[in-house]
Amino acid sequence: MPIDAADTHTVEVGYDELCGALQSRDLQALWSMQTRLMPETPAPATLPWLWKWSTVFPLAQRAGEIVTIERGGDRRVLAFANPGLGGLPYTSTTLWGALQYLGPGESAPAHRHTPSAIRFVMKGKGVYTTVDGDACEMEPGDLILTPQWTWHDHNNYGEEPMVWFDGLDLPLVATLESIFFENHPQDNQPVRGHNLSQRLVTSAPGLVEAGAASSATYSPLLRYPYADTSRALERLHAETGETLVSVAYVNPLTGGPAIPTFACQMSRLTPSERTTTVRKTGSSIYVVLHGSGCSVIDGQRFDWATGDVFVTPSWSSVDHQAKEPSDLFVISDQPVLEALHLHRTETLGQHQPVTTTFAPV
Ligand code: 1HN
Repeated sequence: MPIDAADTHTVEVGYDELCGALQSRDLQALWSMQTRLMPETPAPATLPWLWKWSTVFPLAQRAGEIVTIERGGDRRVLAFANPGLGGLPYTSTTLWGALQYLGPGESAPAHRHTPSAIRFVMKGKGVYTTVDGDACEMEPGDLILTPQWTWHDHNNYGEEPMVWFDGLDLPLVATLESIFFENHPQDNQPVRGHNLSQRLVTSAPGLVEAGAASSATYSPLLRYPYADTSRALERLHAETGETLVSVAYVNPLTGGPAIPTFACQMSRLTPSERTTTVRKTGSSIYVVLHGSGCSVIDGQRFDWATGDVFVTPSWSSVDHQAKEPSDLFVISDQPVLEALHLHRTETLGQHQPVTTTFAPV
């Protein structure tokens, strides 16, 4: 029904009263807004930041001694909380990054949720993550997927603690107000077998079990062993001779990203000059599997070594330089930006001069 004259009445107030009237009626005038809604280029709240392994790991170890994991707490996780985000436990506005610590004999109980997660193993052995009945063994450098709404629990049957990086699209799914969560009726879900998903792709390239392609709503491959990743990087480096070579973890049935809402990649840096400076929309979290070097982010130098984690905000200019051969695991929100036609990159003709060096806490 159209609005007719009877529904409206004239308000005759001065400017100050008008402003007061707007505020008390939950209205905001665009002309008086303090925040810049449309900056000419992205103005992220996410700060470039770095967490040192030498700081984080001892704290995780101590948590392992004094904090138990039972129903309720569920996981011993230290979130990399970006100080630009006003106390939120997020690494960037779209990505969750954290360190998870699981001691020998411990088990993190089974549950599922709509945010998708990846586990990237940093240290330890003798752990498997069961994903919908498939017990995925975990070794350093391996990537394990726990796609949205899959049941997952983590079990350490070994004699040493394990530490891995948790990456989730949690901040994005929270923004979309679409989080659902459910506990499994059992602490540990029944196991159908070990590393089952790898049978799909390792038996014969280009051949999958008939019907597998149509039934999958997420990547049917759940475990990406480091040995394969390393071999692929080795070959790429040998073929191209490039300082920086990268592989993307994909869903083998579609060629799309292994997790639809964030990209997973591994980059290998060879000691040489600084790489070309690039900026792109969207944020990335880097996990240094091994090696050392530095990255310059918007003119600030970040020195990194094995086990460190750092984040690059949207549209920041980034280049890298390795001191020794280095493997960096990276997650980014790029698939979301691509899907929304918001993905932009720019290659800068020269390196940003280094104006400051980041002093880690
Ligand atoms: C979660 O389920 C795990 O399953 C880790 O290991 C980190 C952070 C927020 C919400 C759920 C896990 C998480 C999480």
